Amino acid sequence: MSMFYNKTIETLPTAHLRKLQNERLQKLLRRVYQKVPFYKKQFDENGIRPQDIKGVEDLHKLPFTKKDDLRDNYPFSMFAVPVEEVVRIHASSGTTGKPTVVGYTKNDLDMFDEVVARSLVCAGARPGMKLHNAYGYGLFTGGLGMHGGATKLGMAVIPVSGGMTDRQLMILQDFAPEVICCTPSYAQTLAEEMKKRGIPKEAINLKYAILGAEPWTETIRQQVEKGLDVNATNIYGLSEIIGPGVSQEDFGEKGRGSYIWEDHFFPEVVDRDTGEPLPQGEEGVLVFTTLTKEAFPLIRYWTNDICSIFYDKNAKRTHIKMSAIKGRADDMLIIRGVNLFHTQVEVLLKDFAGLAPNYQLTVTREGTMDEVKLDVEVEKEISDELGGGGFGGHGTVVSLAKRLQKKVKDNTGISMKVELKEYGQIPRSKGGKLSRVRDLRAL
Ligand code: DLL
Repeated sequence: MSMFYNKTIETLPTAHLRKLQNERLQKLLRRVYQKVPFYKKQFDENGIRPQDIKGVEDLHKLPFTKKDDLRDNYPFSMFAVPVEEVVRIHASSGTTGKPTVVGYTKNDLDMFDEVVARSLVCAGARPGMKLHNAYGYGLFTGGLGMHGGATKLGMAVIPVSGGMTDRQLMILQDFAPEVICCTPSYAQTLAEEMKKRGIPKEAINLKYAILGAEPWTETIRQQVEKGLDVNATNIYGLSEIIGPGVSQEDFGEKGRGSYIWEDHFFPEVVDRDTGEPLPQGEEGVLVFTTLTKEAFPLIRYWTNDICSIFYDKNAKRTHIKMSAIKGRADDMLIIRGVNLFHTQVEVLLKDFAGLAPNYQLTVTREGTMDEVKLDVEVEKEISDELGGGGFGGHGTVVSLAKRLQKKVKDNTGISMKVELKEYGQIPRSKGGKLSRVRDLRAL
């Protein structure tokens, strides 16, 4: 197997890709107008007929679809096929109220498998390798989504799911999988627990890690690559659009963005306040139109994720790329008028020898003033050496904290209290997504 899963599509010249997208879009718009009352109403209210949209360049004339629209149509009213034709249902647990429900036809699942198979190859996986799948199985799309694509590719899937770290470590040693997929925070946990138990890197056979479902930066990539002795790449996706496999970073093009499989998912980046489309390379809200989905097509879905999109002329594939997600627009902290994503702090940690990339931001309000506190752990060796009483007052710790505080202030514009903690004091991922921010202002 070459370095592509589907070379024809993955290297299709942009003009051909555009033609394919335009044909698919026109078909899609006619279909949702007929089948989904929500879209018929939306088009009618805006005085738009499906045939008015000739191609992707006209998409901006259509309104966005937002999460609230999905909630208002809970559970199945946005489906474009009779429920009898749906063969799988997933749901993403919202923080409040009802989850977002998504449905798949047989063809939708085939497409899901295809984009995940492409993503796996892009990450370094090959047929015949074993995949340790530590994404959660269940209503979450991570577990079953990766499972289907890996099966299609011809890998042996080990459906471990999340949690039970002891058992995961046993399987990693005994079954010797070459590839692992899980959240970046859980990869940190696995690397750390191996070290704690004295399991050497040579005792496992991992070569590639496919990490996603939450924002992460180079800081964590370095820790995971070192700790598990792997090539770690980013996989992005969301249940509404399909699940994992909307985009994937190539293991030979690390740090240069992730390919969006744009023959199926047409991306736009728009201004978060005005909704106006932004030029390539500019940061804004990522918006997707699903070009081929049958059961649950979405037009201009507002993901709330912040990134930029751009073509990489020196890349193996022709598809557009997206930068790593900075965070979700609704998770952006506004501190004394300055915007802050936790990833902006995380990425700075890699420049400090002695710090472990385990951190947490806590936001409080003192009167009318927002205060942020950054807690970061020091590495185990330093913690062991300096640990116990008086840790925080130790010269090494004090000067490290001071330097970090200055670096954060210089880079984010925000003065925050920095506290270095002994190793092991900050919450870890137990298998799933990890929240690195505590916002206590609303309480
Ligand atoms: O997290 C699907 C997935 C599973 C992706 C496994 C990758 C791997 P949801 O639970 O619906 O679906 O959450 C989607 O998670 O809108 C982003 O905010 C965030 N997210 C997903 N992947 C990444 C990533 C899955 N690579 C939401 N980087 C999305 C940053 C990510 N954020």
